[in-house]
Amino acid sequence: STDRTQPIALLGVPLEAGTGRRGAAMGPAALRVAGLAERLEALGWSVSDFGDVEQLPAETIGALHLPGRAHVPEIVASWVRPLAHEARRLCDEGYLPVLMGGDHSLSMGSLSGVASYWHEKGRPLYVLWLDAHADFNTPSISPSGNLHGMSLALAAGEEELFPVMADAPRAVVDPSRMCVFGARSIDPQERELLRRRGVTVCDMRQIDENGVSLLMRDFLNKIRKENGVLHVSLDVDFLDPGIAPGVGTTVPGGATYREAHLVMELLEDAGVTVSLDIVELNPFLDERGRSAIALAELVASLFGQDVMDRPTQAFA
Ligand code: B3U
Ligand code: MN
Ligand code: MN
Repeated sequence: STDRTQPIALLGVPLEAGTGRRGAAMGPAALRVAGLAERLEALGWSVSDFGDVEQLPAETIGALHLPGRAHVPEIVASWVRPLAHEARRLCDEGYLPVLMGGDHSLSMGSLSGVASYWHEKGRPLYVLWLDAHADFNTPSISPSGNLHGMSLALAAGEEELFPVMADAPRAVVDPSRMCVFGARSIDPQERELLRRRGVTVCDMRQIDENGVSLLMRDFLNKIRKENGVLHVSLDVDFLDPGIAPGVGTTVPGGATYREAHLVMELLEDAGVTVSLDIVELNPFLDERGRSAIALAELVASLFGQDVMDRPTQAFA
Protein backbone atom coordinates (compact mmCIF):
# COMPACT_ATOMS: atom_id res chain seq x y z
CA SER A 1 0.00 0.00 0.00
CA THR A 2 3.03 2.26 0.35
CA ASP A 3 3.95 4.32 -2.70
CA ARG A 4 7.22 2.77 -3.92
CA THR A 5 7.81 5.47 -6.47
CA GLN A 6 9.13 7.62 -3.62
CA PRO A 7 12.89 7.12 -3.25
CA ILE A 8 14.29 6.30 0.19
CA ALA A 9 17.27 8.29 1.50
CA LEU A 10 19.55 6.73 4.12
CA LEU A 11 21.59 9.11 6.24
CA GLY A 12 23.90 8.09 9.10
CA VAL A 13 24.22 10.15 12.28
CA PRO A 14 27.22 8.84 14.29
CA LEU A 15 26.29 10.73 17.43
CA GLU A 16 26.72 9.33 20.96
CA ALA A 17 27.10 12.49 23.08
CA GLY A 18 23.42 12.31 24.08
CA THR A 19 23.99 9.14 26.12
CA GLY A 20 26.10 8.20 29.12
CA ARG A 21 27.79 5.38 27.18
CA ARG A 22 30.01 5.10 24.14
CA GLY A 23 29.46 2.87 21.11
CA ALA A 24 26.28 4.17 19.46
CA ALA A 25 28.41 6.15 17.00
CA MET A 26 29.11 2.80 15.32
CA GLY A 27 25.37 2.25 14.78
CA PRO A 28 25.15 3.54 11.19
CA ALA A 29 28.03 1.29 10.11
CA ALA A 30 26.41 -1.78 11.71
CA LEU A 31 23.05 -1.07 10.05
CA ARG A 32 24.82 -0.86 6.70
CA VAL A 33 26.61 -4.19 7.36
CA ALA A 34 23.22 -5.74 8.28
CA GLY A 35 22.14 -4.97 4.71
CA LEU A 36 19.51 -2.31 5.31
CA ALA A 37 19.79 -0.77 1.83
CA GLU A 38 19.94 -4.12 0.06
CA ARG A 39 16.86 -5.41 1.89
CA LEU A 40 14.81 -2.38 0.84
CA GLU A 41 16.06 -2.57 -2.73
CA ALA A 42 14.99 -6.23 -2.84
CA LEU A 43 11.47 -5.04 -1.99
CA GLY A 44 11.42 -2.77 -5.03
CA TRP A 45 12.46 0.52 -3.43
CA SER A 46 15.03 2.82 -4.89
CA VAL A 47 17.50 3.59 -2.11
CA SER A 48 20.24 6.26 -1.96
CA ASP A 49 22.75 6.16 0.88
CA PHE A 50 24.03 9.71 1.47
CA GLY A 51 26.69 8.57 3.92
CA ASP A 52 26.94 10.25 7.32
CA VAL A 53 25.87 13.79 8.15
CA GLU A 54 28.76 16.21 8.66
CA GLN A 55 29.32 17.54 12.17
CA LEU A 56 29.66 21.32 12.59
CA PRO A 57 33.00 22.59 13.98
CA ALA A 58 32.77 23.38 17.71
CA GLU A 59 33.60 27.08 17.23
CA THR A 60 30.41 27.62 15.19
CA ILE A 61 28.32 26.51 18.20
CA GLY A 62 29.94 28.31 21.15
CA ALA A 63 28.80 27.67 24.72
CA LEU A 64 25.13 26.82 25.27
CA HIS A 65 23.46 27.70 28.54
CA LEU A 66 20.54 25.46 29.40
CA PRO A 67 18.80 25.55 32.79
CA GLY A 68 19.24 22.51 35.06
CA ARG A 69 21.11 19.41 33.89
CA ALA A 70 22.11 18.98 30.26
CA HIS A 71 25.27 17.09 29.35
CA VAL A 72 27.41 18.47 26.45
CA PRO A 73 24.58 20.23 24.58
CA GLU A 74 27.22 21.84 22.32
CA ILE A 75 28.30 18.46 20.92
CA VAL A 76 24.71 17.31 20.40
CA ALA A 77 23.98 20.65 18.68
CA SER A 78 26.96 20.16 16.35
CA TRP A 79 25.19 17.07 14.96
CA VAL A 80 21.49 17.87 15.17
CA ARG A 81 21.64 21.37 13.64
CA PRO A 82 23.13 20.16 10.33
CA LEU A 83 20.85 17.11 10.54
CA ALA A 84 17.75 19.33 10.67
CA HIS A 85 18.93 21.07 7.48
CA GLU A 86 19.63 17.71 5.80
CA ALA A 87 16.30 16.15 6.84
CA ARG A 88 14.48 19.23 5.54
CA ARG A 89 16.42 19.13 2.26
CA LEU A 90 15.68 15.42 1.74
CA CYS A 91 11.95 16.09 2.23
CA ASP A 92 12.11 19.04 -0.20
CA GLU A 93 13.77 16.78 -2.77
CA GLY A 94 11.01 14.16 -2.48
CA TYR A 95 12.87 11.52 -0.48
CA LEU A 96 11.56 9.47 2.42
CA PRO A 97 14.35 10.08 4.98
CA VAL A 98 15.63 7.16 7.08
CA LEU A 99 18.05 8.38 9.76
CA MET A 100 20.45 5.80 11.16
CA GLY A 101 21.77 6.55 14.66
CA GLY A 102 23.43 7.27 16.77
CA ASP A 103 21.66 7.96 20.03
CA HIS A 104 18.08 9.21 20.34
CA SER A 105 19.08 12.87 20.69
CA LEU A 106 19.43 12.76 16.90
CA SER A 107 15.64 13.01 16.70
CA MET A 108 16.00 16.63 17.80
CA GLY A 109 17.43 17.19 14.32
CA SER A 110 15.41 14.75 12.23
CA LEU A 111 12.07 15.65 13.73
CA SER A 112 12.83 19.38 13.52
CA GLY A 113 13.61 19.21 9.81
CA VAL A 114 10.72 16.89 8.98
CA ALA A 115 8.24 18.93 11.05
CA SER A 116 9.27 22.19 9.38
CA TYR A 117 8.54 20.60 5.98
CA TRP A 118 5.09 19.25 6.86
CA HIS A 119 4.18 22.43 8.70
CA GLU A 120 4.74 24.34 5.47
CA LYS A 121 2.72 21.75 3.54
CA GLY A 122 -0.15 22.19 6.00
CA ARG A 123 -0.38 18.45 6.76
CA PRO A 124 -0.72 17.42 10.44
CA LEU A 125 2.39 15.53 11.56
CA TYR A 126 2.03 12.66 14.01
CA VAL A 127 4.87 10.94 15.88
CA LEU A 128 5.09 7.27 16.92
CA TRP A 129 7.84 6.87 19.55
CA LEU A 130 8.69 3.15 19.84
CA ASP A 131 10.74 3.12 23.03
CA ALA A 132 11.05 1.73 26.56
CA HIS A 133 11.36 5.39 27.61
CA ALA A 134 9.34 8.49 26.75
CA ASP A 135 12.34 10.81 26.20
CA PHE A 136 10.17 13.63 27.55
CA ASN A 137 12.52 15.09 30.16
CA THR A 138 13.68 18.71 30.11
CA PRO A 139 16.98 19.97 31.57
CA SER A 140 15.22 21.20 34.71
CA ILE A 141 13.59 17.82 35.49
CA SER A 142 16.03 15.29 33.97
CA PRO A 143 17.64 13.00 36.56
CA SER A 144 20.60 12.19 34.26
CA GLY A 145 21.12 15.28 32.11
CA ASN A 146 21.45 13.00 29.07
CA LEU A 147 19.94 14.67 26.02
CA HIS A 148 18.72 11.43 24.45
CA GLY A 149 16.10 11.45 27.23
CA MET A 150 14.78 14.85 26.08
CA SER A 151 14.32 14.70 22.30
CA LEU A 152 10.56 14.16 22.21
CA ALA A 153 10.13 17.07 24.65
CA LEU A 154 12.01 19.38 22.29
CA ALA A 155 9.78 18.32 19.38
CA ALA A 156 6.74 19.07 21.55
CA GLY A 157 7.96 22.63 22.07
CA GLU A 158 9.66 22.62 25.47
CA GLU A 159 11.45 25.96 25.27
CA GLU A 160 14.29 25.08 27.66
CA LEU A 161 15.71 22.94 24.85
CA PHE A 162 15.40 25.46 22.00
CA PRO A 163 19.03 26.71 22.28
CA VAL A 164 20.19 23.28 21.03
CA MET A 165 18.60 23.95 17.64
CA ALA A 166 19.25 27.74 17.39
CA ASP A 167 17.92 28.83 13.97
CA ALA A 168 17.94 25.39 12.30
CA PRO A 169 14.66 24.50 10.49
CA ARG A 170 12.11 23.59 13.14
CA ALA A 171 8.38 23.39 13.86
CA VAL A 172 6.57 22.32 17.00
CA VAL A 173 4.65 19.02 16.86
CA ASP A 174 1.31 19.06 18.70
CA PRO A 175 1.86 16.75 21.73
CA SER A 176 -1.70 15.41 21.30
CA ARG A 177 -0.47 13.91 18.01
CA MET A 178 2.33 11.99 19.76
CA CYS A 179 2.14 8.35 20.81
CA VAL A 180 4.82 6.76 22.99
CA PHE A 181 4.50 3.02 22.46
CA GLY A 182 6.17 0.28 24.52
CA ALA A 183 7.02 2.42 27.55
CA ARG A 184 8.19 0.75 30.75
CA SER A 185 10.60 3.27 32.29
CA ILE A 186 9.43 6.85 32.86
CA ASP A 187 10.76 9.28 35.49
CA PRO A 188 8.23 10.78 37.98
CA GLN A 189 8.37 14.39 36.73
CA GLU A 190 8.54 13.23 33.13
CA ARG A 191 5.33 11.31 33.69
CA GLU A 192 3.68 14.45 35.06
CA LEU A 193 4.83 16.51 32.06
CA LEU A 194 3.56 13.88 29.60
CA ARG A 195 0.16 14.06 31.29
CA ARG A 196 0.08 17.88 31.29
CA ARG A 197 0.97 18.07 27.58
CA GLY A 198 -1.52 15.36 26.58
CA VAL A 199 0.87 12.83 25.03
CA THR A 200 -0.66 9.37 24.47
CA VAL A 201 1.42 6.74 26.27
CA CYS A 202 0.82 3.04 25.55
CA ASP A 203 2.80 1.25 28.22
CA MET A 204 3.57 -2.47 28.30
CA ARG A 205 0.57 -3.17 30.50
CA GLN A 206 -1.76 -1.70 27.88
CA ILE A 207 0.01 -3.72 25.20
CA ASP A 208 -0.37 -6.89 27.29
CA GLU A 209 -4.05 -6.25 27.98
CA ASN A 210 -5.15 -5.07 24.52
CA GLY A 211 -2.53 -6.34 22.13
CA VAL A 212 -0.50 -4.30 19.68
CA SER A 213 -3.15 -4.42 16.98
CA LEU A 214 -6.01 -2.65 18.76
CA LEU A 215 -3.83 0.17 20.13
CA MET A 216 -2.03 0.78 16.83
CA ARG A 217 -5.26 0.75 14.82
CA ASP A 218 -6.76 3.45 17.06
CA PHE A 219 -3.74 5.67 16.52
CA LEU A 220 -3.41 5.00 12.79
CA ASN A 221 -7.14 5.54 12.17
CA LYS A 222 -6.86 8.95 13.84
CA ILE A 223 -4.01 9.89 11.49
CA ARG A 224 -5.92 8.75 8.42
CA LYS A 225 -9.11 10.59 9.43
CA GLU A 226 -7.15 13.84 9.62
CA ASN A 227 -5.21 13.16 6.40
CA GLY A 228 -2.07 13.30 8.53
CA VAL A 229 1.43 11.93 8.05
CA LEU A 230 3.62 10.02 10.50
CA HIS A 231 7.22 10.17 11.69
CA VAL A 232 8.33 6.88 13.28
CA SER A 233 11.17 6.88 15.80
CA LEU A 234 12.41 3.38 16.60
CA ASP A 235 14.63 3.01 19.69
CA VAL A 236 16.32 -0.40 19.94
CA ASP A 237 15.20 -0.68 23.58
CA PHE A 238 11.57 -0.86 22.40
CA LEU A 239 12.49 -4.49 21.78
CA ASP A 240 13.01 -6.98 24.56
CA PRO A 241 16.73 -7.31 25.43
CA GLY A 242 16.45 -11.03 24.63
CA ILE A 243 16.09 -10.24 20.91
CA ALA A 244 18.10 -6.98 20.86
CA PRO A 245 20.88 -6.79 23.46
CA GLY A 246 22.86 -4.17 21.51
CA VAL A 247 21.71 -1.06 23.36
CA GLY A 248 23.08 0.96 26.29
CA THR A 249 19.89 1.04 28.32
CA THR A 250 18.25 -2.38 28.25
CA VAL A 251 14.94 -2.58 30.11
CA PRO A 252 13.34 -6.01 30.67
CA GLY A 253 9.86 -6.77 29.40
CA GLY A 254 10.05 -5.21 25.95
CA ALA A 255 8.23 -5.96 22.71
CA THR A 256 8.64 -9.49 21.39
CA TYR A 257 9.91 -10.20 17.89
CA ARG A 258 6.35 -10.91 16.76
CA GLU A 259 4.80 -7.83 18.40
CA ALA A 260 7.43 -5.58 16.83
CA HIS A 261 6.88 -7.04 13.36
CA LEU A 262 3.13 -6.62 13.74
CA VAL A 263 3.64 -2.93 14.54
CA MET A 264 5.70 -2.58 11.36
CA GLU A 265 3.15 -4.47 9.25
CA LEU A 266 0.28 -2.33 10.52
CA LEU A 267 2.33 0.78 9.67
CA GLU A 268 2.89 -0.54 6.16
CA ASP A 269 -0.86 -1.22 5.75
CA ALA A 270 -1.72 2.30 6.88
CA GLY A 271 0.71 3.87 4.40
CA VAL A 272 1.18 7.09 6.39
CA THR A 273 4.88 6.90 7.31
CA VAL A 274 6.95 9.73 5.80
CA SER A 275 10.19 9.44 7.79
CA LEU A 276 11.97 7.07 10.16
CA ASP A 277 14.70 7.18 12.82
CA ILE A 278 16.52 3.99 13.83
CA VAL A 279 18.36 4.83 17.04
CA GLU A 280 20.39 3.65 20.04
CA LEU A 281 21.96 0.64 18.34
CA ASN A 282 25.25 0.06 20.17
CA PRO A 283 27.31 -2.47 18.18
CA PHE A 284 29.93 -2.57 20.98
CA LEU A 285 27.29 -4.24 23.19
CA ASP A 286 25.70 -6.40 20.51
CA GLU A 287 26.12 -10.16 20.08
CA ARG A 288 27.25 -11.23 16.61
CA GLY A 289 25.17 -8.49 14.95
CA ARG A 290 21.85 -9.85 16.23
CA SER A 291 20.37 -6.49 17.13
CA ALA A 292 21.45 -4.84 13.89
CA ILE A 293 19.93 -7.69 11.89
CA ALA A 294 16.70 -7.60 13.93
CA LEU A 295 16.41 -3.87 13.17
CA ALA A 296 17.06 -4.35 9.46
CA GLU A 297 14.36 -7.06 9.38
CA LEU A 298 11.88 -4.78 11.16
CA VAL A 299 12.53 -1.93 8.76
CA ALA A 300 11.97 -4.35 5.87
CA SER A 301 8.56 -5.21 7.36
CA LEU A 302 7.74 -1.52 7.62
CA PHE A 303 8.54 -1.14 3.92
CA GLY A 304 6.43 -4.03 2.70
CA GLN A 305 8.07 -7.35 3.46
CA ASP A 306 5.27 -9.86 4.13
CA VAL A 307 4.63 -13.58 4.02
CA MET A 308 1.39 -13.68 1.98
CA ASP A 309 -0.88 -11.15 0.28
CA ARG A 310 -3.55 -9.89 2.63
CA PRO A 311 -7.00 -10.69 1.22
CA THR A 312 -8.67 -8.18 3.51
CA GLN A 313 -7.12 -4.75 3.81
CA ALA A 314 -6.79 -3.61 7.39
CA PHE A 315 -7.33 -0.01 6.31
CA ALA A 316 -9.93 0.54 3.58
N1 B3U B 1 14.59 8.73 31.46
C1 B3U B 1 16.00 8.59 31.76
C2 B3U B 1 16.56 7.34 31.16
C3 B3U B 1 16.60 7.25 29.70
C4 B3U B 1 15.90 7.93 28.74
N2 B3U B 1 16.26 7.45 27.56
C5 B3U B 1 17.12 6.52 27.77
N3 B3U B 1 17.35 6.39 29.05
N4 B3U B 1 17.69 5.73 26.84
C6 B3U B 1 16.78 9.83 31.32
O1 B3U B 1 18.00 9.80 31.43
O2 B3U B 1 16.18 10.81 30.90
MN1 MN C 1 14.83 6.72 23.23
MN1 MN D 1 14.90 4.11 25.18
